[in-house]
Amino acid sequence: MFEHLQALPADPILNLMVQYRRDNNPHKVDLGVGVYKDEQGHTGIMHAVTAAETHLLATETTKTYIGPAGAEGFNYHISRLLLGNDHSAIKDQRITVAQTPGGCGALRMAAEFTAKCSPDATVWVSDPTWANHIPLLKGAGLNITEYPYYDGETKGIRFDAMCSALETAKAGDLVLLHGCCHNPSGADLSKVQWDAIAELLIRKNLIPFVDIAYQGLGDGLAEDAYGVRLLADKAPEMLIASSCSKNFGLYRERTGSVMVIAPNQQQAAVTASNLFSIIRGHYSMPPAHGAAIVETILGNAELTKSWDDELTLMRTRILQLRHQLANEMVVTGCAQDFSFIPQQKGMFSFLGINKQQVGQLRDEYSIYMVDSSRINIAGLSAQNLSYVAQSLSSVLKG
Ligand code: PLP
Ligand code: TYF
Repeated sequence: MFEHLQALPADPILNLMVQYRRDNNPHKVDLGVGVYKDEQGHTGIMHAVTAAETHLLATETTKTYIGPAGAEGFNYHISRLLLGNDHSAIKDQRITVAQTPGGCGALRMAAEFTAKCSPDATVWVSDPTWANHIPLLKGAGLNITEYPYYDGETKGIRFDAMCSALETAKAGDLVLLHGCCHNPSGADLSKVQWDAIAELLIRKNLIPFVDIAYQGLGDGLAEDAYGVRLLADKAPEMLIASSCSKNFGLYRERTGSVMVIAPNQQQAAVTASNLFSIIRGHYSMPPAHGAAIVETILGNAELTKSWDDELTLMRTRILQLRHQLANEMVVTGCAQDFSFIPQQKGMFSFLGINKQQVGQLRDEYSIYMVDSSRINIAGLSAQNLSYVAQSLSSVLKG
């Protein structure tokens, strides 16, 4: 049966890691895949994570199965980290939480759950959105359509066009929103815009589906959760996919969670049984280790503080790099305006250059980024910043 298969292209983002590794230029710079890096370009393990792992190794007594929902303690803490301790959806027991293999696992389980409830629903995604959203949603058989989002001219959000498009959605459609730190654009909704979107979604009977993979890397843990908390309070039904890959640095441990909010406690019980049945049919139950680390950290005040402090340093470093890049571009005498970079949030921004210029930066300067000109800000450092700015400026001057 294999003879009918055709070779498929590799994931363009993950493939950049392979290309970068093969490059022998000592000045090479990796602004590709979205992983946090320190000043030395290293993606290290957070101190609280190492402490939690040490503790787990000393105290863990079993590796027995945990069940489709994963660890109860993790689910307890992660839902409160996201929604806050006193959120109405938690108090009213309207929420089902399941630990998943990363944010991708959460997105796929949310998509499979949607396909079971409402196979004809359309999921509206931002133009552009994270490339992986498409296969994760389509793989569950869902229809996808785009709403306008990023404006390459103003470097902001096409908010009026976004609202006009969503006004045409049919009742019961889902709207996928990035909770914070929009991937790939870094352009986030303001609080006023979240308020307006919440009003529109409720009025039109559209179901919010929030993907939040960067909580704490934009403005702060609570600030970044403004939209998701608002919607979870107002919407009768909602889906959330959250990831611990970036804010706990647990990438390969595959740690995330899917949350389903139902209109009332009775419906939540039915929802839970269906969600767990879908999970059983896919991977039976999630891997334990990453979630045990998060549970250990969030269940201990000292470790939580250490984690929060380190996350704050990461967020601050990213913001400083945003300012430094914009300033450095002025220093190079580049005519193009990069003052939008410090206005955007999280790990990504588009430089706004074309594919050929991206290719030139890669081939002539060994600076790697996604073809769309999305850069991972955390890949910049004091060592490479002026090299990147000078190279970009040269390419722009033609
Ligand atoms: N959603 C977005 C927007 C992302 O950028 C990512 C990737 O990092 C994820 C979800 C999920 O990532 P993971 O499956 O590694 O937790
Ligand atoms: O957008 C990024 O770079 C991150 C990492 O298949 C990522 O979200 C990229 C591709 C992928 C999984 C994770």
